[in-house]
Amino acid sequence: MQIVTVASKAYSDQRPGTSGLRKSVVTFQQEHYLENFVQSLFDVLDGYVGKTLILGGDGRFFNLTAIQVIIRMAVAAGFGRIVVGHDGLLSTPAASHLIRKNKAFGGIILSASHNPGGPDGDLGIKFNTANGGPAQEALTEAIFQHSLKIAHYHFADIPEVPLDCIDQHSFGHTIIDVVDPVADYAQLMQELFDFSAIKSLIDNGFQVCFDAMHAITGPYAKKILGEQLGINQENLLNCEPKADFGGGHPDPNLTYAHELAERMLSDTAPDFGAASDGDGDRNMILGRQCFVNPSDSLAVIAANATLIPAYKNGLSGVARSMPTSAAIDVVAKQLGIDCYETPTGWKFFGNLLDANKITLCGEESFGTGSNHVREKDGIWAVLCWLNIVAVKKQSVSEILLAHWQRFGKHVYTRHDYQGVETTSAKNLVEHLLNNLINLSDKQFDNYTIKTADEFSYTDPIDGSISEHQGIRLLFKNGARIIFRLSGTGTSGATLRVYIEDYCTDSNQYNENTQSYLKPLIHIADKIAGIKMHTGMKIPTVIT
Ligand code: VG1
Ligand code: CO
Repeated sequence: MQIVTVASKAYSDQRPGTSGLRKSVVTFQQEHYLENFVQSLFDVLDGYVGKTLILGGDGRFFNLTAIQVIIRMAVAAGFGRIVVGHDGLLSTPAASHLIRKNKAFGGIILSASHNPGGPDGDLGIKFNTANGGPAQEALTEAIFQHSLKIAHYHFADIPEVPLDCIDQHSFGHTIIDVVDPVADYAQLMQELFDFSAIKSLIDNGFQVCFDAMHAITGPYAKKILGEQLGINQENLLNCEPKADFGGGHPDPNLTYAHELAERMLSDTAPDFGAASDGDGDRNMILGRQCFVNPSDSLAVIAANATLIPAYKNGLSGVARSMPTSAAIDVVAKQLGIDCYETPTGWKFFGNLLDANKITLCGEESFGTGSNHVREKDGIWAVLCWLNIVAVKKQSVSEILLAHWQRFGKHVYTRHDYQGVETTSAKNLVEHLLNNLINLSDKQFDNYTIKTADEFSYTDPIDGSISEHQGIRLLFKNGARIIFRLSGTGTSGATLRVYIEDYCTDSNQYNENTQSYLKPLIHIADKIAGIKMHTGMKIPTVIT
């Protein structure tokens, strides 16, 4: 086996964002682009010779091409074993689990998550460390710095590895195992949840509908929800992974998962509906004619966690990303446990989970997870809800209402303005930052600002500091407006505005969210000049 060294030229745009390096497929198709990033990763890492690498992706266009490139480079780098998902498939949470289970050095996950796929879509590459979680900022920054000056990369001159059958191959000192992407993950789920309670719920006629959005959770849903829990095949929608996600946008929200949303909001709706995203780490939970806001979902799971076998002894603590609503904070307070507030992105939960400061965590962006892996986990969240419903014997809407009656309701929405011109978005942020100092104690309608600041996070475990993590307007009555720019987009800028108010008047729990939050939505525009800066009258997506 020959190791070939190729002279390359550096690119200047390989800085990973919220969740790995995410670019258009066309960008990745540039000469040496993928190779440069992978070599930068290997050059910066230390101590992997002879160790195991987990490798897989969400099945989108370019997934298989990229995997073959990475295999050749990982063999050249001297990894002892490469574990690849059958057909190159691995959901993000399953990859995290395989890293932990195999005591691997780390893993490479190919995905652009909820971004569209296909030749005109996006691709992403992410490195997860030995704990199973996304690499932290210090490492991703080191990779980026290295990528700016990289001059060559190495690959092993080996034939393409057949990934279409479960088998073992060997090249030089490296063994390559092509594995079932579902089996180990499915076993973990069985260990965490009461499958027999969920199965009897379903056997007794509880109707569940799941939409895999033509993305990675299809095979997982078929095995776990279909074969193991007995959900009818016809209620498992879009379960064949497709390279372009059937032309859709694999983002589980009411806008993009419209097939499921229409079913669930109709008069003949099933009892329970759920969807997951491109790489299987996000989830949307719906009851019959009832949408569960992701921030509420996290709070409900926390409040009922002891009904689930894995968490029967209680939670060590919980965490949420800063823009996620404070619904979980109220639950934590009643449970007498700590609640941490982290920047956006799952990588910030890793240290807290490793140190057992928290058991559960989540984000408003349809991401929920626990210490079972180091990624958010879509199928896991669905099983949490099914387990809770099975034990409580209540509908999703009854559980939600009871939750609000006990803890109050955090009325919450996120407005996304996509495709904003980059300079306009920067101007908006700069203008807001310059104005923060004038905002304290200012009153707008019935809302008075208590604090206006930019969120900065000091990791309680390793003391690392992450600055510029979003602009916060905190009001005296607990309402909040947050502004931040997306770190996962691949063209232009996306402005995210997160709006939240706390309501304890049960007569208003059923009011329409957008109408309830209208005064705050108006205040957000007044303070930030959203319409003026973006030139948009309404958000592109509302969740
Ligand atoms: C978005 C979400 C964030 C999530 C990230 C990755 O990031 O807001 O909460 O962690 O996507 O999710 P941003 O920077 O665009 O707001 V996924 O499902 O791409 O792995
Ligand atoms: Co995702």
